[in-house]
Amino acid sequence: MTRFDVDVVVVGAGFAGLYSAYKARTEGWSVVGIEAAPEVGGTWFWNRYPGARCDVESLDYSYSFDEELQREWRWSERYATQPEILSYIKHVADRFDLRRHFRFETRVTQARFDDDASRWVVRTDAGQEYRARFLLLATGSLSAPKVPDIAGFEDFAGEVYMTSSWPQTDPDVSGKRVGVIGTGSSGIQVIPVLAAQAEHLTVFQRSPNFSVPAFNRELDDEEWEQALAAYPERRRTSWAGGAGSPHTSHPGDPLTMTDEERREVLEEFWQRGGVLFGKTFANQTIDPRINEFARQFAEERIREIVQDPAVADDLVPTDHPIGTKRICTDSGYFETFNRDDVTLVNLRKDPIDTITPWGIKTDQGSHELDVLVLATGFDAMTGALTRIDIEGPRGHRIADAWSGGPLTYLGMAIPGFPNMFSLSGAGSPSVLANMVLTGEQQVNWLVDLIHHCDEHGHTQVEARLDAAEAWGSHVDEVASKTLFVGANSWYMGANVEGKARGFMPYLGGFATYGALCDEARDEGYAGFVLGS
Ligand code: NA7
Repeated sequence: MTRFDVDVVVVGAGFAGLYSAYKARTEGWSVVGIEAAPEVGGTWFWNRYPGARCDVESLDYSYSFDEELQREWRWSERYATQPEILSYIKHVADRFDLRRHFRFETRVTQARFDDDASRWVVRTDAGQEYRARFLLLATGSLSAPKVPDIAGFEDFAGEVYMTSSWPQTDPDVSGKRVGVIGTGSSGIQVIPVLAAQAEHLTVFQRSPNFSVPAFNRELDDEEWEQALAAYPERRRTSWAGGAGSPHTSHPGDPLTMTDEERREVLEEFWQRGGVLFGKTFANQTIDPRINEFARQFAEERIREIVQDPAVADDLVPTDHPIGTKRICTDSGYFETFNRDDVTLVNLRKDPIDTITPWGIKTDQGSHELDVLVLATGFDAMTGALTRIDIEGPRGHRIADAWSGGPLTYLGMAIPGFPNMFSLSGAGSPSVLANMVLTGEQQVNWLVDLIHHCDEHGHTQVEARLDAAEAWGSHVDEVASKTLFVGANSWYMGANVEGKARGFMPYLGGFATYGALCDEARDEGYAGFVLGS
């Protein structure tokens, strides 16, 4: 076993992990990153299925910490494709010489806290042991894929692909009968592309989702120049905003508008594209009456597009208020169901009985398949952490500590685990905000915390249980005032059998969260036990 002493171990080389390594090095700390993939990119390395795109605009979904980087990288489209985002992340890694800090194709097998030495002892499957003052888990919110537990799955004789770990060489599905299970954001993106390639596509839908066209477009030179000129203001607004992006809701009260006025506003926000429709009115995910205006509008769009009324019926979501599951952003999704070579199977009416060697048998039919694509989601927000063998000094393990639901202080620190912090995790706005800016904000805050410890001679910093409980109550309270808690979403842990139910992300807003973190710092980190 090769042993190394470092200041910081970072797990994960996605947006947050790379920034962690960059900041640690800038502060003069020794840092080692551990990454299971052979390359940087995190989510954007793995989710390389055809059609994969970010549903946040490229201008916002990029680092803000370096003005030159921001100006030199030229995004080609309003919503970047997965390959372009991955190229960007690789560019950042090269530009700041970050790859040398990372051990790729390496997994953390175990992390134990040595209380006497105040060090995390982190072991990897490459036979290394790192003793680190601080452990940063930049393991992602949507990185622990969920394989559905469907009888007969192992027997399927055809090709199986998961959107969350798509092969590096894109499989050729032309002339093949393809089945897709899952109609969340990933399914909705991959389905139109596979439909265009396959001989026949069968979509197995358990729950329909709301999806709004991206209205994607190339960013021409004129638009790019204008965007560059406006970038400082755009970033300022994003940092001060509720979701880390410059977009705000319509200022009017839809309850006092005429029908026509309301429709005009809804149409305007629809045309903005994708998840931005979810922001049309300020209280859209709080007041059911306002939600219903938006829901009705979205339903009409589905029925306008889909020619067969029975298929449209199956595609209209009825099980959740619009926006309480992430609104999907599509390019021709509903249009796909007008194709003769595409079949929709509504699993609510016709559930899967078993997967056989030749395809999928449902209660009412048999669907022969050469290729099966799983777009079945993730054990979101907690899965990446509970799957690592981490033990605190008093024998705490995350999987046990979180059996009743994740408990964090400010979404970053976990009682029982000193000197360890999770990025973009439960209790933080991450998945409801701009993940890139959330990563920057959290890492900057943690750098201040480490400096504070060093300046005051503290070798250990651990979240107080009462502070974490108070934060958890605040997270719950904010969520309970919204319609989000009424949806069986992955935000609620509802997509994983046996997982504790509770709203995991922080809904209080990105800027508010940042302000609360800063307040905790300015009050001398009273939510932590600082010791040696
Ligand atoms: P999602 O949004 O969790 O979608 C997963 C889909 O897979 C969803 O439609 C599920 O239906 C379906 N699913 C899961 N298990 C099964 C089984 N056993 N049978 C049938 N259907 C199943 O994951 P995505 O990857 O699309 O998106 C995740 C996030 O990434 C997204 O929100 C964006 O933020 C980016 P269900 O709804 O559970 O009935």
